Amino acid sequence: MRMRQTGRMRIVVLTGAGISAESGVATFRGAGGLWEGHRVEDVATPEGFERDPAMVQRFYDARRRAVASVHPNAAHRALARLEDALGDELLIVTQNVDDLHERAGSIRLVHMHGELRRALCTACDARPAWSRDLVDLPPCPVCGERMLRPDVVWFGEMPYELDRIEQAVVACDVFVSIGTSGAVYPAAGYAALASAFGARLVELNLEPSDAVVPFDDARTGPATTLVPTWVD
Ligand code: BV8
Repeated sequence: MRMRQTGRMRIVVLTGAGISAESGVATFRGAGGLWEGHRVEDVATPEGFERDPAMVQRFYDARRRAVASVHPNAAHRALARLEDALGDELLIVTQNVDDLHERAGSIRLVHMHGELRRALCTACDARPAWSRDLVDLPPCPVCGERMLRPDVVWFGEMPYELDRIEQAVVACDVFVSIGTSGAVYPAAGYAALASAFGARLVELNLEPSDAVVPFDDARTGPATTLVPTWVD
């Protein structure tokens, strides 16, 4: 592994649905393209929301309730320990919208695809913390308009904090991809970007993902086994 003069190592960890799978959170591409019984295009696109907002709100309300009933697993907790050791040399970039990383203790975390526990007001762009159901479209607590939707980045929408993520990816010494199929961009392009800037690539996944670049260290197995072993 390339170490900086100081001997400290900058690590970016990209997580996907696979890190939360053993907590009981469904992955996206496990069950033959259906996700909790829905086609992704019907529930994770602005067009799907436009077509049937109540169905999309119900879908995310159900996921919000489901996530509230599960707990972080050993993989989430191992990354929180890694942050205790590395501090600001570590950044976790998650595609997940659950709050299991936070509940395990991670702080240096970017939710590039948004968060189930926030709503987004399409009238004033406020992103209020939200734990209740949205299907009855309550008024925005900031502007009072009944224009709230889940604060989740849908296909065709701009992910959050791309500049911050790309700066960390090009500067890191080690890029670790955990539990992601590498199917969704721009997240799926980060391993190649890190490699182009000399980082060592590590993949921890139940099965090899269809990443476009070879990983220097690719380990297969459940995240709750692989991540603590790699961290500790
Ligand atoms: C954008 C909503 C413009 C949140 C999600 C053609 C080429 C390239 C790109 C595109 C293209 N056509 C369209 C695009 C862009 C598009 C895209 O990538 N489409 C794909 C399908 C081709 N991307 C976008 O639209 C993005 N926006 O591009 O904006 C832009 C951007 C940048 C600069 C300029 C312009 C927006 C993408 C966000 C979409 N929202 N979800 C929600 O409801 O949750 S995506 C959705 O997929 C989730 O966020 C999820 O995180 C993400 C990726 O899935 P994974 O997390 O990898 O989960 P998956 O089920 O696929 O895989 C699970 C993995 O875990 C597997 O590998 C499995 O082996 C592993 N696993 C399972 N169990 C375990 C395990 N591993 C370890 N242990 C276990 N126990």
